[in-house]
Amino acid sequence: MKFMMVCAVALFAASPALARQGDNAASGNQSQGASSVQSIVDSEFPAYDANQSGQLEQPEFIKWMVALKDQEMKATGKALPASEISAWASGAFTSADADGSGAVSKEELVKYLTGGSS
Ligand SMILES: [Ca+2]
Repeated sequence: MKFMMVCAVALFAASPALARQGDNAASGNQSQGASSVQSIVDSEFPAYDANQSGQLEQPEFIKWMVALKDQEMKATGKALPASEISAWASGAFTSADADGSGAVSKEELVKYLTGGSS
């Protein structure tokens, strides 16, 4: 759960314009955050779906999560060892791949980042 929050925060840090958009729509309910994550995922997904399969295979997903973690570390000034980041990223892949298909769809990623499924 904590990691999901961290991811969402890192996403906002990576996309300040989208974060502001979310603020404008502030209504105090959860769908606000979810729709911001959705738009960020929509705009970033193609960049990380290197083979354009429409799904993020593990290396693609890990690349994205490492980039997010990188943003987070820059934002917080806390550095983590590379081994810890890659262990976290592969755990994140397993969690995000809710149906165990071996790839993370856009829907699964949004759910994972917003904590919409376990
Ligand atoms: Ca892919």
